[in-house]
Amino acid sequence: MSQDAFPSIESIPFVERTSKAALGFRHYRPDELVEGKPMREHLRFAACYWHTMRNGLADPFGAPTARTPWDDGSDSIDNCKRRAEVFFEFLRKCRIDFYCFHDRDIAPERATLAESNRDLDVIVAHFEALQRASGKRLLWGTACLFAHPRYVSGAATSPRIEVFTHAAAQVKKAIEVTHRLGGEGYVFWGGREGYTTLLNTNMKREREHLGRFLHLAVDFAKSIGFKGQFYIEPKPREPSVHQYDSDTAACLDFLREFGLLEHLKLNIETNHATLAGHSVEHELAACRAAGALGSIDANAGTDHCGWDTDEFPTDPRLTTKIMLELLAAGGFTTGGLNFDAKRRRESFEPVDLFHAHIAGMDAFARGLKAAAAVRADGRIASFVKERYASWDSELGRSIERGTTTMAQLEQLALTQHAWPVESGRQEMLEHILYEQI
Ligand code: XLS
Ligand code: NI
Ligand code: NI
Repeated sequence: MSQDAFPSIESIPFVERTSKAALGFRHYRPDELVEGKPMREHLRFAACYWHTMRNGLADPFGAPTARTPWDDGSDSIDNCKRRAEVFFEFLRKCRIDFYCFHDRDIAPERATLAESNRDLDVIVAHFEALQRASGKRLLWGTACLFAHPRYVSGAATSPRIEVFTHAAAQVKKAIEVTHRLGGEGYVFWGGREGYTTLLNTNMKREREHLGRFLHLAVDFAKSIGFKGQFYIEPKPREPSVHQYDSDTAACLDFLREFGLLEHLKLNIETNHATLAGHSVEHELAACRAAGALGSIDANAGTDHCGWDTDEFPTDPRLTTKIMLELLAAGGFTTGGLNFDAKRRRESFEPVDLFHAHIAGMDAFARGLKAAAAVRADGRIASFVKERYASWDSELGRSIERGTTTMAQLEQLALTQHAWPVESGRQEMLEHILYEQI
């Protein structure tokens, strides 16, 4: 197996915060305890195969720029194996414990489904060996149901039954290989499960088909004993004009409507939240309230640019807000922080893969420490508790339990002549928060 895709880079060292070393973790210490748990267990970092190994950094106006001397650009089995080896070298040197992939990232689509499945099995056997040799683990697997032209009008929501059938077969196989690799989860991201114009779309039928499709997957997983967690990943658009899984609220509503809430949690991606007009902490809080926070696709967008730019999350203010929500939810069980992020087109050297992931990992380690400090400080939490204290009264509990009528409230209101509303103190709270980062 090749060991030398990054010959000048050793395992990334842990350096002092003040160190000027180009490559080094200034904050991430896998074994350091935060709130009694090692950082590596809080953060559960994953690298994604599609951006790390398969994204040439092309944009709509220009050719790929990424330098990948280990990759001959072919679809040969040898090339697929070599890429996988380079990826595991990267995971080891960058101290990343988990990874994620789409079926078609790791093995090519051939002329027939049977041939594609056959080659996928060959590559998966190679991944199995690489996992065994390295101790790296699969956070989640997924199927690419958006790149091939057959999926032009959707996969599970295609108007053509033949396309739905093919998508079902592809997902069956992807769940099987995820199971074989010990994957802890499986993601559904509905890239083309939506529409470009309502003029040609039967929305009711398409949503019902998507619900049915997810049930088929849940039933199949049960039949083969796959115990991993299913996730749905909200995104409002790109590549479609509207996706049915547009944001957390839409996903929760969809899962409830089709009786899927007990089977799927959510995989929240920062840049998808902002595309939907929300902050990522809003999406995480909405998941937490529903007990559906599963995993996180860690990236960032550019605030003033309405695209899914999938940048690396290097800003500790962003990561602190994410970690505050995650800690409040009790942390990950099967989920993790998957860097669904790509380098900028200008960052085309192999070493930039390291810079990007190290920056993201350090930002999250710093965010974790800051979030724990905010919680230990306690001022923000006690402010919020105090703000709702009137609801801890006998009346409050009775309203919350549903044992008070509107007529009773009217009787009370008639004797009330003051409404002691208090300042929300937003600026004071922001000061407390940003002080800890
Ligand atoms: C695309 C999505 C995709 C999913 C996996 O925007 O983020 O990469 O995470 O299919
Ligand atoms: Ni994603
Ligand atoms: Ni994305």
